[in-house]
Amino acid sequence: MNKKKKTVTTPDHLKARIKSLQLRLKAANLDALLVSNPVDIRYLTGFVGDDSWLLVRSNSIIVHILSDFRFDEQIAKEAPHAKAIMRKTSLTVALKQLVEKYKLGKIGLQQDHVTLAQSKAIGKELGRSTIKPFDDGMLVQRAVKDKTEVKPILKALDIQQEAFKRTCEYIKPGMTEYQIAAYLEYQMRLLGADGTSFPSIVAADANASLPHAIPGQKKVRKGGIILIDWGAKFGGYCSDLTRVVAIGKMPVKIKEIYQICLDAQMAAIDAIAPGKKLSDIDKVARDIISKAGYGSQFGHSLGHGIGLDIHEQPVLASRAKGVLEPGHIVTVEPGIYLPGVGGVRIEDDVLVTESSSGGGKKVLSDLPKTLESAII
Ligand SMILES: [Mn+2]
Repeated sequence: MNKKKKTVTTPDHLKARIKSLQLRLKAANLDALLVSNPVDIRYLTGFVGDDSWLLVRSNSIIVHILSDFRFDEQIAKEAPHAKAIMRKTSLTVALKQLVEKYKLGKIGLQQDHVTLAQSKAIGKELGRSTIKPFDDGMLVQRAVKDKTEVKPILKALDIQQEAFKRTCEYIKPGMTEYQIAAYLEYQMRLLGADGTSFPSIVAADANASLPHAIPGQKKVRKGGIILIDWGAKFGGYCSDLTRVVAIGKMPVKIKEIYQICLDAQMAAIDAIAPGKKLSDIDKVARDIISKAGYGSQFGHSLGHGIGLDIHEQPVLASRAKGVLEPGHIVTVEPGIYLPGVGGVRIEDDVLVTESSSGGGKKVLSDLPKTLESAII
């Protein structure tokens, strides 16, 4: 191929991300980090492919992507600032050549994203003393979203909300959970989603008491409920919402727990602000549900971060340490599950902002959730 290489400077938002990682590398006396988690590679470079490694040196903004022919054109397009190495050897040999070229002494490995076999192979090629399993801090770094990350999440929410509205118009008694899930996901693709954030949950009646129900052949019925937990992916970013709807009329028991869940969810959202303890936000919702007598039917944590992964930091849970920071985007999703009867979970996505603006939060989703709006 007759390619002219021109130098492209690293975009500012990627520069900031790489520099933040470099501070941790320097503090740990590492000359470089071998990034093997594809999601982190995307976050640090913009390159979306897989089967590739990224080498970030502690003293240079120039990063290397170790890849192969399949991704040559893609890297040039998505990460033109990166040095792409189209290896003809194994990844480990290609890595060794880079390490020798730059005389790198100590290389960190992403301890949660390297298999034992890979670690052995790298150790054999580079020498055991060269590599070190490293807690890279990428999860904590990625928890705080920059401006370029809020946009695609808002777009993902737009798509999933519109798809939900269309699905509510489509639902008729006698349809299966499968049918409804298929329609919902099809609409998200039509509206421009990369795909779903996770396999959609569509659970009719008693199935709704399973927090992670898998859609099946069960049919929805007039006077019955449907719990839908779904999300769209856009530009790599995930959104995540849950609503419960009833066809025509909501059973009395479900009405009761619906209102309790809604009260708990709105109180927890209200409590969100920078500096607030993660565990305290969980407690606000849990106290309301416990007081109503359903504490033991709310067995999961209140919420989680969303981003390039569907489950990210921070986690809103009783055991969670730490506080909310501006730039966190979390789900708030209390639930009450009654085996054999059904369940309710109401979930929205909330951005933590500087406390001077709008009380320290912005609810990014705006699908109606009153009891009245839940009747379709
Ligand atoms: Mn969720």
